[in-house]
Amino acid sequence: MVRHTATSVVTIERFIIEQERQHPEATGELSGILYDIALAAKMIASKVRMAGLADILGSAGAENVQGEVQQKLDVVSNEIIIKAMDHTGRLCAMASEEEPGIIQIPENFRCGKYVLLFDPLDGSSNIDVNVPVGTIFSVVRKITRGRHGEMEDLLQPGRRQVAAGYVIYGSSTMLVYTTGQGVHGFTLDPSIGEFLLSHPNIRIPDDGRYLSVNDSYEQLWDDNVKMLMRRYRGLEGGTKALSVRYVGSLVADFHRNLLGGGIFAYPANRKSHKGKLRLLYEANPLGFIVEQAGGAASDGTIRVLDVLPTELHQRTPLYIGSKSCVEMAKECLSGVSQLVGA
Ligand code: P6P
Repeated sequence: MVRHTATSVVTIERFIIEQERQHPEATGELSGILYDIALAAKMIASKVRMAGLADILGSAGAENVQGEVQQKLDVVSNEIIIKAMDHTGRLCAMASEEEPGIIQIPENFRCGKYVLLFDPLDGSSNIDVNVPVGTIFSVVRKITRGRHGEMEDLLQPGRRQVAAGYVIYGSSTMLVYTTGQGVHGFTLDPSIGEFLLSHPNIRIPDDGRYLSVNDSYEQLWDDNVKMLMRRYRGLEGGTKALSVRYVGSLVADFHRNLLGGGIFAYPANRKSHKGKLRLLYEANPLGFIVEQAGGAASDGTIRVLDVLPTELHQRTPLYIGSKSCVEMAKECLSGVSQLVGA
């Protein structure tokens, strides 16, 4: 494999081809999916960048399957991804946070052997206040027979992912992905419309630096979760205090911790026994990335990538980041999360 440095001028397309060449058996379909996601990301980035100007702020009024009022950019981003992917012949089905069920490939298009699951614009409630938002995606192989994707193809554990990534629309637009050969980051150069390799072989620091948690839920947490958060804050057991950084936008919080080291935690609580975050298109893709970067992701009991999905939009508690921080969570929670999650 060509070892690139951050000063190498490498487009994402060239990098994808170089990675594909390491797999003689590759048909190029997965590479094509990554190209198409990069295209959709550029289109969404241009909409996000214009959000404050193009008067597409404010909610579309419609409610999505989560019962949340949809921001117009949610709707636009969802449509962009579906239209960029549905005719390529690489997918047999899709699933989106914004859609209740399977997104089938139209009859007039060829079906392929992959499934794409995605959150088109996570954290979109932050758009109006110019806080970074993100797109998250996960790719698994079709496991059922027949042409079209079925629910069984979508409800696969995260360990079966063949690719995963996110786009963060922040001070710059970055696409970070893995196909199981490390984690690589690409920054969009808007002057040429290209994603250029800026963060080859991302590794998460073993030692945590940041704690990202919304502790306004403290009164709903179990005692062991409260104990864990005190340990993260250096108030128990002689642990080092982590700096608290919480944006309230998963991709922004995750990305900072991936590069700087730390833990993002969204615990279960007495109101929401599975927490808030979605397993299939939030926890699993970020879990694949963080493991490939040398970190870990747990639901407080088991590895997130080993959780067996039963519903498309199911939620999961999430502790994700530097390995030592996730291990501390599992130690503190081991005897309790079964009760909370029951
Ligand atoms: P809370 C945004 O709505 C989101 O889905 C994630 O991006 C973010 O991490 C989380 O919710 C924030 O949730 O309950 O802290 O506002």
